[in-house]
Amino acid sequence: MDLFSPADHTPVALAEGATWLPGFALPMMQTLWPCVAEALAIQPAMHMMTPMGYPMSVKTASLGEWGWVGSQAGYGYSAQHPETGQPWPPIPAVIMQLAEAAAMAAGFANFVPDSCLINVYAPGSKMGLHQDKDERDFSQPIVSVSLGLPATFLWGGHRRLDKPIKLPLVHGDVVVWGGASRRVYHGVATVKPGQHPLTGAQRINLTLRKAR
Ligand SMILES: O=C(O)CCC(=O)C(=O)O
Ligand SMILES: [Mn+2]
Repeated sequence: MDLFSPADHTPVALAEGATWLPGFALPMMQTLWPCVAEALAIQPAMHMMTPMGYPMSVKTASLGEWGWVGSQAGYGYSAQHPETGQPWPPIPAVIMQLAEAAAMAAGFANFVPDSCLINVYAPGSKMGLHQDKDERDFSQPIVSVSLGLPATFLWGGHRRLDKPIKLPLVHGDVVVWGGASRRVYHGVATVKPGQHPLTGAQRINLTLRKAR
């Protein structure tokens, strides 16, 4: 099934505990985008490795107490950047506020993430269907912010083979999933070539989680 983005930014319920909030991040974009751009200037995104030893198609950077890392040892969270050994920069206030407000709009009060993964998709990059399951506390939701080039988000089910719904995410959209949907399979189809006035030829995703 393909969903269409509602022109009036009405929230769309995807499943129990899962809500698409079209345009939710747009009102704070003037503050949000410079923070993301600066974070990526200070900490260039890098290709983490899959456990099979291949570089991931997306590049990633992290902010917050815990950064998401991938290596041949597996996926998980680390308090330090794997190459520099430095702690990750703090999550800027505007991103914390956006995460809390989006979670609240989707029915999850008091969300305080300790990890902000920045996924950088060049055209041709994608993310296969997966569950977010490296966190300790599955009572906390995921807040996922889309910036720049559009992308088709794949919203699956509780089994990897469940046929996903396709969501046409655009700049400023937020998707929140938690509760009964916390471990739903999801992914991103191959990003198509294009140019965006803020991000250039990139889609950038912020994934906010409570890791520990
Ligand atoms: O880029 C996206 O929209 C999703 C990213 C994601 O699922 C992840 O980083 O775990
Ligand atoms: Mn994910």
